[in-house]
Amino acid sequence: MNTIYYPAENEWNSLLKRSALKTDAIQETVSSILKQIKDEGDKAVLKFEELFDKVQLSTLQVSSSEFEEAEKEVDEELKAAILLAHRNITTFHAAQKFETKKITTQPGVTCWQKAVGIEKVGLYIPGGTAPLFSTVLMLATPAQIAGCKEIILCTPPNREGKVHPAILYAAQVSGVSRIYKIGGVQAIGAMAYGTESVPKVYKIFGPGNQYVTVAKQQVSLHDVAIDMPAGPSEVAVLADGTANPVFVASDLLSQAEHGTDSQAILITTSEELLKQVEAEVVRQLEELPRKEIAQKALESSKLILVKDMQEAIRMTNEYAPEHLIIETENYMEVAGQIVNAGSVFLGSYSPESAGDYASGTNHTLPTNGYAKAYSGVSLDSFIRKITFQEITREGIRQIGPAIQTLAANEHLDAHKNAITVRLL
Ligand code: HSO
Ligand code: ZN
Repeated sequence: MNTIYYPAENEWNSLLKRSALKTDAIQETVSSILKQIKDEGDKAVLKFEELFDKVQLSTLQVSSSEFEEAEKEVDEELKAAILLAHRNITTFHAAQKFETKKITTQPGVTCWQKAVGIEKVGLYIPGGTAPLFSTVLMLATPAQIAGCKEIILCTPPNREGKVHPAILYAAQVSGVSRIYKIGGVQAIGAMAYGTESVPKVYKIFGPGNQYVTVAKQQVSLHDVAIDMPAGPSEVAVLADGTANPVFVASDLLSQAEHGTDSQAILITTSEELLKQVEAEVVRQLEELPRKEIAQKALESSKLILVKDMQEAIRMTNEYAPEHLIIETENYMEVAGQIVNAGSVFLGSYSPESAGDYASGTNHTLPTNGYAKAYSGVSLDSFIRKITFQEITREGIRQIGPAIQTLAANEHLDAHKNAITVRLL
């Protein structure tokens, strides 16, 4: 890991920069695949499954017997853990339900909002080195609570044409309607345009590699909404001399093992802690099965020493991390000054892993500095709020003259007339 001592403020920008996503070269490949999916539907999906996932599929949809088989294959301990996580995610997200309030802005003029679930949503769960069944729970659970009628999920199959049983089990627990064995760009295309087997959805959620990210960006221009712009996962730990270096190192590594492009940074006021964490990371890294991935990620990760807590807080807000762990003596006070972060973990016993899996919060969060403007996935991501208004005859008499004046001054006479005819 790189250690940086007392960086000057004008160096922060380059210091905190994420490695740029090199997407230019892949834009064309992605748009060509998307076009074929749009034009040829299932035929093109099957072709790309053979090409990229090395599997010849006869049907794309996971069958009910495959679900039953998966249920038998997942061991009881994992099932219980999935159920515990699902319960907490449900509790936290159900509490986010929006309550309709009718507001009388003036006598006879009543306005309100009603939350309605997006009717059709598509979830993408990547393949790759880790079967992300936790992400199934994080996306499908709020979708179901929101009342989304159709929740479909695409995930690439393995070379035998099978989906990881824990993904199928988690999907069943959290109310996914249908699962398709489709990965990558072809999955995004299938959900955005619809094919003979895959219904077109209105919003697509979920992580993925650069190709998936670019595909989501491209389809979001015209065809479908997406959850948020995505980039590699990241964590910042903000710590003082009271932090436990073993815990801090474990948190940095839990992020680093996600992928070689993951970012983990420590911002601390204590030189002693920095040195201890540095040594501890090396020690813990040795034990990790995903050592090589984590090691590569650590090459671009940083341990930063700053002069005091105020500077640490300012730097953290500037970085706007996806995950922020605050391990300081007065973490509540520090937390009160955080304005840019996706999800914040307080004190020594709130590791990021808790939020990644089971405490109840969502782990689909804004990366790449987007935490300055975006929230993570929540119940809100799966609903729209429709506004309603009901105006009485007396109400329109009250506000009508003002509307006539406003309309006349915008030179929109038809607007004015719609009032005038009602005031006669
Ligand atoms: N830290 C990841 C989520 C995850 N971790 C899934 C483990 N499994 C992005 O927030
Ligand atoms: Zn994680």
